[in-house]
Amino acid sequence: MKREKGVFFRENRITRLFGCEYPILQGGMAWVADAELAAAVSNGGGVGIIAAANMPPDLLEDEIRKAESLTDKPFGVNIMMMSSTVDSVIEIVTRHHVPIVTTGAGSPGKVLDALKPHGTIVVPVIASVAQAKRVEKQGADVVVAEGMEAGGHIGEITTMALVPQIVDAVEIPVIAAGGIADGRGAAAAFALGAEGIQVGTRFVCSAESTAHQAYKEAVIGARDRSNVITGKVTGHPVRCLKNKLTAKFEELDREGAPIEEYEKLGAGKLRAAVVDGDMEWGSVMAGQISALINDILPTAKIIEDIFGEAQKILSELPGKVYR
Ligand code: TUI
Repeated sequence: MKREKGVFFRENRITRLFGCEYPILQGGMAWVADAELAAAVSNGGGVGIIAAANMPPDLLEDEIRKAESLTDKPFGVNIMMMSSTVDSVIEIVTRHHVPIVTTGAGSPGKVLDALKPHGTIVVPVIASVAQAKRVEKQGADVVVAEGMEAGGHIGEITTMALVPQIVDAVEIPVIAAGGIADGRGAAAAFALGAEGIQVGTRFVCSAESTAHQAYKEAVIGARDRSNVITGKVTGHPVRCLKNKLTAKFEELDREGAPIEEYEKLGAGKLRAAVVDGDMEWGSVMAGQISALINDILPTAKIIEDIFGEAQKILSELPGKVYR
């Protein structure tokens, strides 16, 4: 079952439940997380995720079929709870027997009710202790505790503070997300009590990612303060790389503009960035860890490097810390 070469990761609740080699989940990034990326992550020993987001239903079915043709390993679908397509996504993942579903940007109650009877592993991505407790009660198998270092739609608590609080609050396994792109972040997540990691931005800059080259280069060029959070007043704060669009959103924030203004300005902007490579007026969602990402590597190499480095750090740490 384990590879002859490469790093060795001890089995845990996550690898056993997901049937994967390494406890790493790929983030459900709208427009970026397609069949190609998901299959590459699953083939690399993690769990790849197709982002259903606002995809038309027939396109989602095509992507699921494509992923099935590219890998015989388990993969999942992410359901964005704010989307108007949630019901049809639930129907499609049920019909295709997709084994793993992650949810984000809203309460997953509806997904849990619909999919638990079919035995689907449902993994809500949440950003607070109260949400974690609620989804555990509702039947979630695992939670992803996503800190505000993450890209896209975020909560208010950092990964460092959120993960141990959620580990203490629930019995189900916790996966850490937000600000993790290398072995140091993975080792830190395990130290905080997480049993797995979810990684987004690092996979944007993978060889198999179909994000526009300009998007990948923007992440690679990012520094520590290249990110900004806008839209706090709307109740849906979003972290992106700074550009003309975020400057405009900051103007709306200052003016206390109505939510319709945000919707008008934001419409189609994530697609513009990911597909068309519009780095000025597109929504370049990316995490605070962007500054640490300096190259485009094959997905499998990213995964092996993360777990190889984490293993080395954790094995050498006792000698560095204790006499
Ligand atoms: O969902 C994400 N990240 C996302 S979704 C997205 S698409 C979007 N674009 C523009 C505006 C808004 C969304 C881009 N990035 N991460 C997972 C996540 N989920 N973070 C926080 C939450 C969350 C928020 C509220 C989970 C549950 C929740 O429940 C609300 C409630 O009623 O308890």
